[in-house]
Amino acid sequence: MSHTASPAAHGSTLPVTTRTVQGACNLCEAICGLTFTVETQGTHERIVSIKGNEADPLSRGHICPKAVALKDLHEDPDRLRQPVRRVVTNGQTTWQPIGWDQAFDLVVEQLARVREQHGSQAVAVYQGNPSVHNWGNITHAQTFFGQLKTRHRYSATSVDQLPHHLVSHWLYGHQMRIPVPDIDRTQFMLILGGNPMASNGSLMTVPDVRARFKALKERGGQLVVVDPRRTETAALAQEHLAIEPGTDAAWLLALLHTLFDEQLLRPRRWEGLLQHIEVVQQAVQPFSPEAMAGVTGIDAATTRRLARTLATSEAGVVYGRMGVSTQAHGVVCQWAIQVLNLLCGQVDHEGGALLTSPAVNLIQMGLMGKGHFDVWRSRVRGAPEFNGELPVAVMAEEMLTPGQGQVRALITSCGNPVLSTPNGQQLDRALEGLDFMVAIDFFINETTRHADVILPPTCFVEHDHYDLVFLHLAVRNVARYSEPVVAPAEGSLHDWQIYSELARRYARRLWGVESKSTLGRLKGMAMRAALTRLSPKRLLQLGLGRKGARVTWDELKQHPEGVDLGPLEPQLIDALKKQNRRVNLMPDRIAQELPRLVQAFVTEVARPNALRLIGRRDVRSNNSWMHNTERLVSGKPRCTLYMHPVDAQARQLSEGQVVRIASRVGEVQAPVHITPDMRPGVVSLPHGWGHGRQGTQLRVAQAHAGVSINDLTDDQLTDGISGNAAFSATPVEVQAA
Ligand SMILES: Nc1nc2c(c(=O)[nH]1)N[C@H]1C(S)=C(S)[C@@H](COP(=O)(O)OP(=O)(O)OC[C@H]3O[C@@H](n4cnc5c(=O)[nH]c(N)nc54)[C@H](O)[C@@H]3O)O[C@H]1N2
Ligand SMILES: Nc1nc2c(c(=O)[nH]1)N[C@H]1C(S)=C(S)[C@@H](COP(=O)(O)OP(=O)(O)OC[C@H]3O[C@@H](n4cnc5c(=O)[nH]c(N)nc54)[C@H](O)[C@@H]3O)O[C@H]1N2
Ligand code: SF4
Ligand SMILES: [Mo]
Repeated sequence: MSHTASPAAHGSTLPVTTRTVQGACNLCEAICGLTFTVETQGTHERIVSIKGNEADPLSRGHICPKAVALKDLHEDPDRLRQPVRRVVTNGQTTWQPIGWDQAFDLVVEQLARVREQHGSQAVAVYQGNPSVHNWGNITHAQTFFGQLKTRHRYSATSVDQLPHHLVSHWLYGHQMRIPVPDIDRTQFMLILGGNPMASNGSLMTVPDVRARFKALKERGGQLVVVDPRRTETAALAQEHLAIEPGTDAAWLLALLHTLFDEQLLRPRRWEGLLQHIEVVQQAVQPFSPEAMAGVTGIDAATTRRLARTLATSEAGVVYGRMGVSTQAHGVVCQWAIQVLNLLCGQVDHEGGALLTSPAVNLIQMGLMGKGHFDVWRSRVRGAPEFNGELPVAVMAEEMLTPGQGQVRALITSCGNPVLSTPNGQQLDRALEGLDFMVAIDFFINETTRHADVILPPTCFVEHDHYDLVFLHLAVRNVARYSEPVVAPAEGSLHDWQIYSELARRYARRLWGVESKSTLGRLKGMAMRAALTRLSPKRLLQLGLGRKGARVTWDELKQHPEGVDLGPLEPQLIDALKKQNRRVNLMPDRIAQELPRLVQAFVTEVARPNALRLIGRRDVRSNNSWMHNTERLVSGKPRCTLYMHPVDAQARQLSEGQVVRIASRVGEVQAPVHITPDMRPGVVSLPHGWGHGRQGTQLRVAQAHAGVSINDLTDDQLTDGISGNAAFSATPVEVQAA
């Protein structure tokens, strides 16, 4: 931090001081380092500039347009700074500001009442994406949510990366052992269903990905992108394969087939550690590149050539993200990707895919369990839990279907499932029928407008941060602690303080205990409640005090730009050996599922008649919630339907014309953008829009409403194993509006 003083600037006679603060952006997984300039006059603080921090060892000065919007978020007049309660008089809804004390009492009383009347299964929890971007949620939310004793736990995981966790849990024994592409040293990178040029990387924290791709090219490496759209990333690649959406599993199995067929296996250090190789060989037999070419649209010669490249590359890696996780065979896709990398010796290998060595290890600290699967199932559809969570695609039906265990109350935190989960309109209706809903969020959005009470936490620049999750997934080992940039507004609470208080008051209301209780079965609970009284920072200090910690608290404090801990290193094989564990390449559920893929892709191939809808992101978006800032929504409307010229011509559509898009569950209207970048037969709409619903308090977003893709996606289309949403390849009809 540095300080300078200058004369008064705001009409006040108090002197203005200017200081710089090194912080970070928590909006997306790239977690870029930032330098903030803050002006202070009296007690008034104002962020005057936000720049990339050149000294940051990971992001090296990179930022995107969203970083500057952190200032807008801080200053947004629509952002709640005090709890509010929904009051309906004569059919008119108003939001009444209330004090924290009253708000907590109200929430705890209503949640306890629902539980007493209908049982603990009547209360559901949904945690959205920023709960992994704001560390107070990771350290503090679980105690309160655990006290609820409900199986109705939902999160954005099941519209996202659930298949990755499940596969890591099966193959490597822990859901967070997710190998990260070693992008800075690889020579061959095959990307399926990811567009890091827009998303800035996912399950691969990779700020400044453009420079890293450029470096790959300069050292003679090769980038290949498999995506139904010629994306910003595909445009940088040496090769783009416009696959038929939803068929990646078939193509990945064809790559595996080729490894066996052409005897390309080269497990290197995995020799002797991989079980059931021959079972895999048998299972992939029907999926020859020749047989799959008509399914995937990728010719056999190309498939075979790329299998050879992966197998013979000294350092190569297959990486698959959203587009291949959120599809009908998402788990098979992520399983096949790991098996390909393993059989080619690219896992735990420099330039392949490696685990990180984070200074604060979520696994070692017990903040994330290793995972369990299908221990129970959802009431209505029988969808399996993973790690205590049910797939969110079933949440609405659990609210709408009467009977024992029906959901009657909901707690949302950091989320907007009305816009972000499949068949959002159905969920919208379901939320209307709840007995009680509380949201921990600072906006009245399409979801939280249904809440009875909203508890707004501080925003990013007002609290400190250590990235517990994304430093676990970064392409380089780095540790970084950021102080708050500005002081929190008076009387405000951080997320962790809200959880801590909810846990304390809920326990007292239900069991009449204070956190100090040491009574019998309440002991563990009381212990956890006591821990929730410690701040995340205090817990971090405790974590860093553990034996073998890679940085000290003092080092972190002295280096707000981040401490570089070096490139990723092999460690997974050693860890597995230590546990006496070999990798079972053919988990039971995969073995049971593969015959269904034979049916879908080999014996009864259905040629789709309808157009297939896929999603997209762009660099100025951030899921559903950064549309209330002018600088991110200005310019040409971005919520448009991309369509290939051939499909536009067949429907006599012209550029910019408004079209009606209809699926099994709903219909929306959007302008069409005709582009050869789309695969013929496939159309694309971005997610996170649809701000036209009544009753939100997002004035800028409402003026740039767009429509929600999730009013078209189908809650009944899910991954066959995990229940993860299958967004990709939703059948739609498109015609002039
Ligand atoms: N700017 C911006 N950045 C973000 C976000 C954001 O909203 N905006 N969100 C953040 C979050 S929460 C996440 S999870 C990450 C996601 O990060 P990415 O996975 O990189 O995200 P997308 O840009 O959605 O890329 C998915 C790609 O899959 C393609 N695709 C769709 N269906 C299929 C298919 O069937 N097969 C194949 N092979 N490809 C398919 C799409 O065309 C798209 O290009 O991004 C994060 N970063
Ligand atoms: N069709 C389709 N649907 C998708 C996707 C897709 O690609 N296609 N992507 C999916 C993916 S990958 C994801 S991750 C989900 C995201 O979906 P969600 O997680 O449900 O929603 P977000 O849009 O991230 O909403 C974030 C909310 O958190 C609030 N918030 C922000 N910061 C904080 C904080 O620090 N504390 C609290 N308490 N609240 C905060 C914001 O105000 C906002 O209301 O969407 C999914 N939905
Ligand atoms: S890429 Fe943009 S949104 Fe993501 S962390 Fe960096 S500055 Fe923030
Ligand atoms: Mo996500």
